[in-house]
This record gives sequence, structure tokens and C-alpha cells, in this order.
Amino acid sequence: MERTFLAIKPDGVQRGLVGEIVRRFETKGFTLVGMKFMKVSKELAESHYDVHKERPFFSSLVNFITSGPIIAMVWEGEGVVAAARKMIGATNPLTAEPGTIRGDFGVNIGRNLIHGSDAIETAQREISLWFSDEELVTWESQMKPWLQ
Ligand code: 3AN
Repeated sequence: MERTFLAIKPDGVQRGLVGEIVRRFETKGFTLVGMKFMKVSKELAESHYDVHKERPFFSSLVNFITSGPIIAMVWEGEGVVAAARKMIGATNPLTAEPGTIRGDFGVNIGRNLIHGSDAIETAQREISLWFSDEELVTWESQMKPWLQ
């Protein structure tokens, strides 16, 4: 089953949007398989954002994601990688569609509330970077029969 990595960034936590954001994925019908509240080390942040290391905003990305606690999550479901990206909205919250997380709650491109893996292969890389196998929970959601 397809899985994606999502992280509520420090601004989402500080603004009290954890419940709202988690609720959207839960009520959509995706299954939570991993979740932790944590502070991110510089080393983890740099490896997570490795693809952006040549970009001018790389150090501000790393500084921001390490500035306060975040919620790291793994969600499962058919087509979850692309669907979560749609629910998150465009990178710039000012142009993100209303109804998306960034469109509804964000205004600043550097503070766009949540990260979501951009492809299935990226999701696999990010899940193994952020979670150990023991931290991922295999369970049968009672919702499943109603979603198929
Ligand atoms: P997304 O998170 O929508 O996949 P990416 O992967 O292009 O966006 O960029 C990674 C992160 O880098 C974004 N979440 C955003 O916080 C930050 N970022 C992207 N573009 C800019 C920019 N022009 N200025 C500042 N930060 C940016």
C-alpha cells in the first residue's frame, strides 16, 4: 500500500494547527501509520533538504525546520502521495487554492505549514530517513470497508 511522509512544520505547531491538519487526512480516509512530536537536528534537516542544498534559501530552510518542534507523520492509502500534495496546496501559500492547507492558513512561502513528499520514491526515502521500522504501526482501520 502506498505511503507518504508528511511533517507539520514549526509554524503549524506554534499556530495550534496540528489538530486541524491531522483531521483533514483522517477524515479524507487515509490511515495513520506513524507519528512523532520532535525537535529536528541540523543533521536530519540537512539530509531531508539535500535536494535543495544549492538553492539560496537552503540555510533558511534548515534554520526554520530546526527552530521548534514539528510533527512527523506517515500516512497510507491508495494514491496518498499525490492526494496529500493536492490537499497541502501550492508551495506559495498566497497562490495556493482555498480549500488546501496552505491556501486556507498560510501567507508566507518560507512558512508554509506542512511538508509532503512529492513522489512515491521521495516518500520511500523520506520515510526511512525519519522513521525506523519499529515506529511504523501496521493495523486494520475499521474505516477501510467503507472506503473501498
Ligand atoms: P514543496 O514543499 O511545495 O514541495 P519545494 O520542495 O519546492 O516545495 O521547496 C521546499 C521548501 O522550500 C518549501 N516547503 C518552502 O518552505 C521552501 N521554499 C521553496 N521555494 C522557496 C523560496 N523561493 N523562498 C523561500 N523558501 C522556499
